[in-house]
This record gives sequence, structure tokens and C-alpha cells, in this order.
Amino acid sequence: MTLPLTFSPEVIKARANGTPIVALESTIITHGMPYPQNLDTARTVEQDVRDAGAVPATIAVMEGRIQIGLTDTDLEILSQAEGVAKLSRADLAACLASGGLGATTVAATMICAALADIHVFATGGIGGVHKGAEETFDISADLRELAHTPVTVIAAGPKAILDLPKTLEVLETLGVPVIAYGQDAFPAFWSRDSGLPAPLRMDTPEQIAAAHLMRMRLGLPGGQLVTNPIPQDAEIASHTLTPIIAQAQSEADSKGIAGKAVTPFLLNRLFELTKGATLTSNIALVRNNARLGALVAREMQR
Ligand code: PSU
Ligand code: MN
Repeated sequence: MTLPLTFSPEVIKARANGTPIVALESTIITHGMPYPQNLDTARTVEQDVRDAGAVPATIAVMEGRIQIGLTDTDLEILSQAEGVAKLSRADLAACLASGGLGATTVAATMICAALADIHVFATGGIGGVHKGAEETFDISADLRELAHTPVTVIAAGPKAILDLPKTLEVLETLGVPVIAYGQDAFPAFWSRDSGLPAPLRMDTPEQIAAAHLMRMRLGLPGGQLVTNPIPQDAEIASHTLTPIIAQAQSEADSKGIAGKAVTPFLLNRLFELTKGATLTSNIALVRNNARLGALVAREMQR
């Protein structure tokens, strides 16, 4: 049986020419940002990858096939579609088998990227261990995917809606290299410094690419998490966000929001409560990660 993979014309060309490719996820489009900013951002981030010398491959499931690279029409459909499935490792095959439409999370995007022989993936933030996980057991499948699938993921760190010390502990248990780019501190999405030290630090795309290739040579399964601090001018002070996150979290608890709905609910409430400031920052950090992703992909290709 052949894989249900469809490559966009741009990605087909890149594969033929040996141009470096950077995977991008689609849950950020369908569940992470409102329309029309989601569409604008998807287009802008793709262009950032091109401007940095690589080809973007935004990944989603459409009509029961894994699309590696979306056309502009695909992006328009996805950004406005209602009720798109949020696909993680557990849901991917079922959505494909039923011919459905779905957006891929970090975990599912890693799986699809690896199937397409793409080693670098840039996004905003990964999922992690949620606050109160000792009660709810809510730990994102993104963490185990990093331990399984050989893709280097460039993110701005886990969102401050998560429990960061527990997230780092789980990543350590799973044997996932957690690298801060250009600083010692572990970045926390909207802020450059979580107050926690990062387990590893790297200062160049070359180092990141070399470490990825070395893991493969050693036969170690899994990828790496590169945490790239948000640009300084887009940062939101943690003393501003902390009370707002607490409010959003308590609303989620009292409404009984659980499972897959937690992350989208919290992101949307933060957007409303900060009058859009979290979205502006989110866009800036995704773009920053896309540019670094392109540089790492170029190094990996050499
Ligand atoms: N970061 C964002 N927006 C998002 C997500 C992360 O800024 O929408 C998505 C990613 O796709 C990530 C997912 O993989 O949330 C994690 O969801 P969960 O906690 O349910 O695994
Ligand atoms: Mn979850």
C-alpha cells in the first residue's frame, strides 16, 4: 500500500532540486488564531521561510490525504473552515481512513514530516504538561512524539499556560534534547526567560543541524526541541500575563473544558483578555522560528 501523501507543486520542485524544506503545522491556523489573522500569518510565515532560502511545507489532512505543502487555495479553505478536526498521533489514521479534513498538531506534523523525509519543523509553541496534570493527567502527545520521531522542532518554548518545570522533567525522562538558542535560559513563549535554565544551549544553526545528524547516526529515535526566544520587542512581561492566565485557567476549570479543547480555549481567552496582544506576539515568534528553521534546514542539507 502506498502512503497517502500528496506534495504541493512547490515541494515537488524543492525535492527534485535538493532545496531545503521546512515543515509548518496547521493547527495553529485552525485552532490557534482567529480568521483572518490566521490566513495572513500562514502566508507571511511561508514567505519568511522562502526569504531565508528554504521552501515551506505546511502540513494538513485534506480529503483523506496528507498534504505536504498547501496551495494558497488550500490555506484559504483551511483558515475559514468550521469544525476542523485537531489531529494528534491518536487521530491521524482515523481521519485519513475516513477521507476527512484535519489540522495537524505538533505531534501529527512531526509524523507527517518524517514520512516525507523532512527533518526540520518550525511552529509557535509545543504542547506540554498542563497545570494541574497531577489531577487531570493532561500531558500533550507532542512530548512523546519528540521522543519517537526524528524531526527537529523549532518553537518559542511551551506556553506559560503550561506547567514549565513539569514539562522539562517529562522531556528529560523521555530523553528529548531541549536546546535554548543563543541563551542559557529556557524561553517561555511570550517571554524570553522562564526563570528556568535550559538543559542545553546552542548558538548557531550549524550546531543544531550537527546534533540532529549525530542523533540519527547513533540510531537514537526521536528529535530535538529547539526553543528560540521571542524577539525582544514582541515580549509580554510575565507579571502582565500571570494573572490573566490564572483567570483563563479558572474559567476553563469551571466550564469543565477538558482534553483537546483546553489549549484552544486558553489561547482564545488570552487573546480576548489582552485585547489581541498575545496574538501580535504569537505572530512575531512564529515568524522568528520560521527563519531559524530555514537556516537549520539549509545546514542540514549541506
Ligand atoms: N501553540 C500555539 N497555538 C496552537 C498550538 C500551539 O501558539 O494552536 C497547538 C499546537 O498544534 C500544539 C497543540 O501541538 O496546540 C497542543 O495541543 P494539546 O495540548 O491538546 O496536545
Ligand atoms: Mn492535552
